[in-house]
Amino acid sequence: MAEQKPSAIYLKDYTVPNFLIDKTELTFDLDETQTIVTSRLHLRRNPESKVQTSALVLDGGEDVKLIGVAIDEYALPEQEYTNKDDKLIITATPNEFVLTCETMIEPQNNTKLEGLYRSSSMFCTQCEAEGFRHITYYLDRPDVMSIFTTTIIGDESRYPVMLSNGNEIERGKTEEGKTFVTWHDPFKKPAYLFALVAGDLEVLNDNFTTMSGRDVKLQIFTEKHNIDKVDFAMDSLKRSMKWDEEVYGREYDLDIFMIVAVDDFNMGAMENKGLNIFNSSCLLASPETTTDDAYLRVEAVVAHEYFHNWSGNRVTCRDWFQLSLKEGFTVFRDQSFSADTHSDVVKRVEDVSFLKTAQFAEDAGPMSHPIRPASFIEISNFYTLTIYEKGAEVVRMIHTLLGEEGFRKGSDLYFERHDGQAVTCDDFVKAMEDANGVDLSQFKRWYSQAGTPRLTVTDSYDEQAQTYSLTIQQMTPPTPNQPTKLALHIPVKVGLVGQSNEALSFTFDGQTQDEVVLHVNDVEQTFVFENVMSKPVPSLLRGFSAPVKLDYDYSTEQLLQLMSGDPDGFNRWSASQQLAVNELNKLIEQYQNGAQFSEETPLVEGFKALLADESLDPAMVALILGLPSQAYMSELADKIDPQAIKAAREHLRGIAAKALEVEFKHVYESNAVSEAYQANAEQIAKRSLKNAALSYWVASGSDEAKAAVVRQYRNADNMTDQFAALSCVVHFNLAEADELLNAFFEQWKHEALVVNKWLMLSAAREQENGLEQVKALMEHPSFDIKNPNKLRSVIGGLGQNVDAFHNLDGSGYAFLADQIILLNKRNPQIASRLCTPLTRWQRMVPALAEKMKGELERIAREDLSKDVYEVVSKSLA
Ligand code: 7MK
Ligand code: ZN
Repeated sequence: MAEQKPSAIYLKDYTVPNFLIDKTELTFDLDETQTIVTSRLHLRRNPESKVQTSALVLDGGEDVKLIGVAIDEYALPEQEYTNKDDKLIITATPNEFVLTCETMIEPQNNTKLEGLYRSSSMFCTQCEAEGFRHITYYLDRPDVMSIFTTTIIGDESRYPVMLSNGNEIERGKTEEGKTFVTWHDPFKKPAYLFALVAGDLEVLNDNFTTMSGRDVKLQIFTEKHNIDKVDFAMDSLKRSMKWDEEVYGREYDLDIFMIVAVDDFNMGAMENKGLNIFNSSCLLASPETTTDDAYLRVEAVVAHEYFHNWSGNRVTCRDWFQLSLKEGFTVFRDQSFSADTHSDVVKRVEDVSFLKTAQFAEDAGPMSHPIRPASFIEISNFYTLTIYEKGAEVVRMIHTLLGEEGFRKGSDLYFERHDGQAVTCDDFVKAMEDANGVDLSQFKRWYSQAGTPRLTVTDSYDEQAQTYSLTIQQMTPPTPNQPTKLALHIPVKVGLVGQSNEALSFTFDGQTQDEVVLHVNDVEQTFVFENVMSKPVPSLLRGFSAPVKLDYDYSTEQLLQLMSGDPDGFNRWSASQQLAVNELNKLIEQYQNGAQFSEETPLVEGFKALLADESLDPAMVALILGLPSQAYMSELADKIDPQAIKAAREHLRGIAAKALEVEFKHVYESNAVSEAYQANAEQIAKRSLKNAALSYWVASGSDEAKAAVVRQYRNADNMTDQFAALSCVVHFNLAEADELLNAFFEQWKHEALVVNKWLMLSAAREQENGLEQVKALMEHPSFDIKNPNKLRSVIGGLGQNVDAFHNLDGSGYAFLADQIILLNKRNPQIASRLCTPLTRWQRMVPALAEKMKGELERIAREDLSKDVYEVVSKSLA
């Protein structure tokens, strides 16, 4: 480890800032080698601060070179300030003053992609969470909100487009003949929402009239060759703006809204005020180059970033411990938008299966933390599935508890009460409570307790009395620093299904109903349903009403019944997953005991009924056909045995494929889309079912299927069908695999985002020499380690490649560790994220656990960035 171990900061230590910055005036003199940043900060003592000091401590970074600093135009001599350990300390200051600071940075050498950096030929920024301090010295914390005016000076021929937040207020020429543009943002904001972009960009213009009749100019900027791929993003933006007006009463507030696509970006996108910056993978879309999944992602990310304008920008976070205040709420909002736009059940299934796979795994590992963490070493490590996805589930539970209208009353009060403020999760819950006259104090434990609660459910039916009782116990397992847990308030939505698939009504709380939300708030409770006419099958946790693990000992017959007959579409999927999990677990055990695999499964009967029912939404059928993933089975396992899981999944798919070959062929053929490509719910649904059926059909070994998949590859007029076919050919290692992979690369080598898909599929390809093939990809001319998307493609592909990554000799883990060490200093955020698979070492079967742990220990001997240090040290603790 590094000599000086990085230390943690704590929520309990929060104090208000000693100074406020009313106005921030910035000038950027952009240049190929050095960029000069001049800031004029209008500072004053914070009347609310209890600390009586005239010393001003500003945040900076080792990459910021100080040229000079002045107070009210008086240039400070060196003895009046200190500049070390990333802080600029001005020893004595007046009560109110203007601090002028001149600094130099080198964006072209910024490999961390935080602050101001170069991506292809453009300048761009990423300031959340603490990137602004790499641009200039500042009070870089979200509770310091300021009015920004930004002047950008640059060579017009290289940077005809120069953008920042707010409105353009002035433009002209400097004495040296450069161009300057001045932007002014009338809304005060924290520095993490600052943005600057400069480059030779093309633009798509559009406009939107808000609900009060104001006209807003909409602009999307990309490099020239990509401008033909932003129509869908623009359409998504306009639909998001409309939706936020209709569902939340939120109107856009500036006269202009801009989005810029950049190729090198650590995350998905960023909600900078009036100037969103996107990873091009989350913005660009065209039928020929973009799959349906990626279209949906573009739509969701455009909505997410737009929604932040209220949930994040107008009302922001007091400190980074409150990150879920804006992220959990905004994810809930974008999920609701997508659900309203397409199918709500399909969207819910996708979100829940992601949560149960990835967030549950995080919550069961060494990085487990509550949605409001009590401490962190590096905030960048806390842009997690827990903060985002579990955070959204917590907001969703509030929605379930208050109902649609009550929730809207609460959000209205929250936005009105806190507009222009930096607030906490407590403020959010308080607004919900005050608007509805409810007490959510027990519910608030969800904000401070980590780990996934487990509900154990037992039942009994009294035929004589016609009563049915459910006994529910709750238990949240220990997590780091939280050995014991208190009982949570958990909304459990329940319905009862009768013997012939009818919804059974019941009396509960004196009312006759057929669905109820039970308030589980104690370690053990019994709920009695009256007037239940026959012995029911319980349909529990409908719509996944709480982020918990649920144990109820369903029989196979009951699962088959719910799978075909539950009125709750979500629980039909849930039952199918449970059935498949049970089947896979039997096979995993057989594999591990060296026994023969069973050749029969009740899943066939379930699938057969499903495939025959043409009244169902094809997208739902496709989801139900999808076997529990390798990752989900790993999350459920006691000790993860990747080879056993893989073998079990392949075998189960093979049984179903052979038994239902005719049905899969028929479903494949009858779900072809004949109209021109559109990314709408109906077409996406058909393609997803068609391609799911195709992969089963090919798995049956049929020669006709093999011919069909190659034909689909060659004839496809859209990336969804082309890539589905290619994946199938590669996965089943058909004779054409090499030829088609090469052809695919040749066809698309000029489309960076398609090349990324090729890199991922090639890295995931299971072959004798899997790891060698991954190493070769990293030497391939199309690969670039500086580009996070490419790195994620190759390393992500390797992660799916069970044989190569989980090789018993540990070579896959060693290779990953090599990449982490390589990137540790170059791009700490990406390096830290690459550590995730290794953090699971204690969950692996012993032989693999040892190898993973060894690699973590090897990484730990390096001089580590804070980011990697935190993850590695917590994993080894
Ligand atoms: C999503 C922060 C940004 C991880 C997932 C996003 C980030 C990291 C997009 C960057 C976001 N505020 O809007 O949440
Ligand atoms: Zn966000």
